[in-house]
Amino acid sequence: MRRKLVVGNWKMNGGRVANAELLAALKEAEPWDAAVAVCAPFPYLADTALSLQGSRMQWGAQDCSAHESGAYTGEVSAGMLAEFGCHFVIVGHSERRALHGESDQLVADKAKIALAHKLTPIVCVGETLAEREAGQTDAVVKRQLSAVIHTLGHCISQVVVAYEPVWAIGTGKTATPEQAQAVHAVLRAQLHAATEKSAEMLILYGGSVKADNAKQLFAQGDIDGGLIGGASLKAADFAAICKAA
Ligand code: G2H
Repeated sequence: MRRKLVVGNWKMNGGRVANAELLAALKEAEPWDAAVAVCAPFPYLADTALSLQGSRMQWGAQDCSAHESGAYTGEVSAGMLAEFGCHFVIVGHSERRALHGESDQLVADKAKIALAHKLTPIVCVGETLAEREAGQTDAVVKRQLSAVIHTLGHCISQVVVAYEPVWAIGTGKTATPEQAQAVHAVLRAQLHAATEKSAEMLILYGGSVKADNAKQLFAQGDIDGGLIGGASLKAADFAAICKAA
C-alpha cells in the first residue's frame, strides 16, 4: 500500500508574510493521513524551514541546476537545497520545459544530481493539447520518462513521477480521473520494466487539482496523490486536498 503524497507547488507566488500565514494555517489543519510538502521559491526556503518547525510537513524547491557548482549565474545547486533542509525538488515542470527550453536529458541530469544530494526529485512529464489531439500522449510521456530511466538506472526507484498534462495546468481544465489513470498506468508499466520497485513508486497527478475533484482523482489505482499549484496558495483549499488524499 503506497502512502499518498500531496505537494504544493507555489510557483512564483507568495511573500514572507503571506507564506508565514499560509504555513501557520496549514499547521493548524494537520495532521493528515497523506504525506504533505510545499515547494517554495528559493528565497523563501529558510523561512519555510523555520515556519514548519514542529510540523510533519516537508519542503522542497521547484528546480535545481544540473551542475554541481561553478560559473552558472542565477542557478541554484542541489547541494544548496539540501543545506536548506529540502526533501524534494521538482524537475522538468512543463513551465521550465516550455519557457526555459529544458530538454528531456537536462531534466534527467537534474534528477541525477538531486539524488546525489539525497533530495527526492519530483520528475514532471506531460503532453500538450496538440500532442493529445494527435494521439501522441503515451509516446510523449514515455519519451520524457525514458530519458530519466536511462540516466538513473536502478536509482529510478528513488524518484517521484508527476503526470501533468500541459493543457490542464492552471487552466481549470482537469483531466478526468479516467484520463489521468490511463496515463498513470502507462507510466507504471514503463517503471515496472525498469525496476522491481515500481509498485512502491509514487506517481502524482497535477493540473488544476481542486478540493472538489481531488478525491475522485486520488481514488484511481495508480494515482498516488497530487502536485498542486493554484489551490496550494490558499490554506483551506490545500488542507481540503490533503484531507482528500
Ligand atoms: C500544474 C500544477 C502544479 P495547477 O503546474 O504543478 O498547477 O494546479 O495550478 O494547475
